[in-house]
Amino acid sequence: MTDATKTLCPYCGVGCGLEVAPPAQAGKATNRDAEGTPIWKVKGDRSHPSSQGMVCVKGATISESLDKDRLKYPMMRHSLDQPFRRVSWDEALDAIANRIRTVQVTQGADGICMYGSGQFQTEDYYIAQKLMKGCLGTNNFDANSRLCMSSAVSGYIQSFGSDGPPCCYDDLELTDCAFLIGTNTAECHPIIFNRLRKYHKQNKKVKMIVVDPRKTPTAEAADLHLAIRPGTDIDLLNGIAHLLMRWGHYNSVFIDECTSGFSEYAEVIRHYPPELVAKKCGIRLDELETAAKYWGQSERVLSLWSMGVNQSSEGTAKVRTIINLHLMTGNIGKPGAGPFSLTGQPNAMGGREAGGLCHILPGYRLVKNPQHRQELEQFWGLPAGSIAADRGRTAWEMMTGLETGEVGLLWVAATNPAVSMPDVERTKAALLRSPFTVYQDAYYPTETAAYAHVLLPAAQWSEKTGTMTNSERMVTLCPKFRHAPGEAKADWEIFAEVGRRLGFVDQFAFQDSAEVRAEFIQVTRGRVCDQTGMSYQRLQAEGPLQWPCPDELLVQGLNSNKVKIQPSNPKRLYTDLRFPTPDGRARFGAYHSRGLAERPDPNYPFILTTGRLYGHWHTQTRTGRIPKIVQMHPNPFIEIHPRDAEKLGIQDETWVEVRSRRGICRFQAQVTKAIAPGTVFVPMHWGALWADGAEANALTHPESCPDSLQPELKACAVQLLPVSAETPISSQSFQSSLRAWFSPSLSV
Ligand SMILES: Nc1nc2c(c(=O)[nH]1)N[C@H]1C(S)=C(S)[C@@H](COP(=O)(O)OP(=O)(O)OC[C@H]3O[C@@H](n4cnc5c(=O)[nH]c(N)nc54)[C@H](O)[C@@H]3O)O[C@H]1N2
Ligand SMILES: Nc1nc2c(c(=O)[nH]1)N[C@H]1C(S)=C(S)[C@@H](COP(=O)(O)OP(=O)(O)OC[C@H]3O[C@@H](n4cnc5c(=O)[nH]c(N)nc54)[C@H](O)[C@@H]3O)O[C@H]1N2
Ligand code: SF4
Ligand SMILES: [Mo]
Repeated sequence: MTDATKTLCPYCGVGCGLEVAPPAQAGKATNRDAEGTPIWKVKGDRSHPSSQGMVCVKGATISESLDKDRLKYPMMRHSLDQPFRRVSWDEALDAIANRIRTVQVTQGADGICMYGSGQFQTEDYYIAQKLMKGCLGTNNFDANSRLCMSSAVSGYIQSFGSDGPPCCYDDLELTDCAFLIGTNTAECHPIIFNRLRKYHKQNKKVKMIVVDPRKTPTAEAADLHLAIRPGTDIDLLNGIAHLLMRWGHYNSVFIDECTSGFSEYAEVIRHYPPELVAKKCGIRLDELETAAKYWGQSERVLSLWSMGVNQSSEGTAKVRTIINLHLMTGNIGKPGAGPFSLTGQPNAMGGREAGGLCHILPGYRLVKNPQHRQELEQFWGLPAGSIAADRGRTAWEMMTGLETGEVGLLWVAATNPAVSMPDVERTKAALLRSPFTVYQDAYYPTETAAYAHVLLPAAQWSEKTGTMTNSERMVTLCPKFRHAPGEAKADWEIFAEVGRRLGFVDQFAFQDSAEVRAEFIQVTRGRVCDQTGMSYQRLQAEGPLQWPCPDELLVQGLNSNKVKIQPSNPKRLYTDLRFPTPDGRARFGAYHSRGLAERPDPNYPFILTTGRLYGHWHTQTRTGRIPKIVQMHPNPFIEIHPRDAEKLGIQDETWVEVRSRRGICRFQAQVTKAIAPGTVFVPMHWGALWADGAEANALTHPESCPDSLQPELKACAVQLLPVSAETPISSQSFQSSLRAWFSPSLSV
């Protein structure tokens, strides 16, 4: 393509390279969207090392959503029952700066909260950390990654001493056994799955195991599908370890020389004999034995996981229990092997590097570590003690802080909590109590806009230049190639402007995002995620690069002796089998299974699990506006096993009312053996703007993992009731009023 820009797909954490070309091509009819706007042409970038030219339907159609229903101007109102009025940037930013000063005086820094997103670019994330954690002195910055990746982060930190997925995508084509647990990779990380499936098909000896209560398209491709009961992963993993011990399939040299904590672990797995485990997981004994056999007989095992593991009240324990199997069998630091957490969002990885959760700081540092705080205070030119010593509020604690009145300002950017938070009716009630909510998004309307006092128009991907890191630590430069609509600005520019208005002129004197990146990479120097060798110029000249990527020339000492250091091979971490713990050893974590936070009982006899569909992206702000995708997945639904359906008199397309202790929804049934009996599944994609009463999160609860504080969005107890389509449901009046509220304001 001529004039094409090389960039990254802004949807999932696979991070496929795209080439995007302008719509009008001489002599050819221009492709237009339904509103008549010319559409940019998208194709896969063959030179991108992660995706090698492949794209899925989401990447291929991304440009169709870019011009639809955009938020173009800042808007404000004093209270939520008033209409918005258009204001200047000055007025909006002054209002925010004034409110911050007021809350600092009346409630202290803890009253200020920002809730961001893995859809920020790294530059946006970094500036937000500098503003909140450095200048304002509150660690109340959390991201939607709390609902997504935080169990993987805490699992890696506890087992290895640092965050950071140690594997790379080439491992998909080098493994003897792929162990996919709690991940529907075929629908959610399609291009990773394409690479794995092709290799698996071509190599008959290579095994694929999928652990998921649902028979997903991922499970259909597996040699072995373990349809375990939700929440029994630790039983299964400890049961596999038990068999490996019994059969002598463990690597005692690796255990002795490279790990600690094995004896406590061995004591725990003793209690997981196969008969007990198979029964608890709801699988056959021979299935469990086959899984252990594949693990034991393979030279190289690669585990892949995502939300079926992380979104759990024992998420960290699940992650560590997966890592245990790798430590026990020495499956790490070599090609084709390792514990590989698949990142959800396009830049959740960059967020972790930039310190974008309430307990971490830029450069893979920890809030709790005094030296880490000091290093950043000095680097940012701030007085000692500026960074608070305790972690800030998590996303959910921001909501409870609104309930108690402790939060005086909530700033939400690039996430749609009025759909995606657990217990969303409680979330919405909390948002209604917020004295001052700033909502910074690219689209309008979204469900969360209904709860904002200030709306700030954000430039999105394609309209700003920045970097993103994918699941395999590959950093891609995403250049601006279109104009932002109206007055929309990049997120980092908005944060920097507020910082300057609050008096931090030197801290935010950036001319462009290249300067932001130049500063950010300095804070990664010498850290596991070292990116000092990844300037914009280099990313532009050489294309995507993987970290660790230290700059090759290190200035040492005062006389500027330039010493060339050997650039490390960034493909895999821990190839020397040394880990960033104080003793250099990886740690076993000994965990008993605790099961689900909310178990089914006679009143709420089913386990509801929630997740994703191939075409849609989260709360549909983009994909709901793309006709091809809407046709692919027109309506929400609930999957029910035929045995349960029969008992309840439910058939395909019967309307089913689903109740949990927190809310009520209604879906049409899809009766299918793809779901385990006793479990039902609904997709998470339909918020109040896209369907009536089909919000998965009206049902879910916020109970969280004690270590990662990640909520258990994957399981809650529900009851099912077949109803006629006409029967009104109690939450419907709220939905209708929300729709009515939005329609007139669409014209602003
Ligand atoms: N098409 C599409 N792709 C996406 C996204 C999207 O919105 N749409 N979002 C991206 C993001 S942010 C994320 S986080 C990822 C998520 O990617 P995935 O984690 O693959 O997706 P989910 O559908 O949320 O959940 C995965 C599976 O977990 C299973 N599961 C539920 N409970 C349990 C359990 O107790 N144990 C086990 N072993 N499995 C369980 C579910 O049945 C489900 O099939 O996808 C990314 N990619
Ligand atoms: N029940 C249930 N709930 C879940 C999950 C689940 O599996 N089940 N999964 C959880 C997970 S893993 C995730 S990641 C979350 C996702 O949940 P959300 O983060 O709420 O989902 P999105 O729809 O991706 O919202 C992103 C918003 O950012 C806007 N946006 C896009 N680009 C930009 C930008 O550059 N700047 C700004 N300011 N805005 C931008 C989009 O318009 C959109 O409104 O949902 C969580 N909730
Ligand atoms: S697999 Fe993910 S990154 Fe690749 S094109 Fe699809 S949505 Fe985009
Ligand atoms: Mo996610």
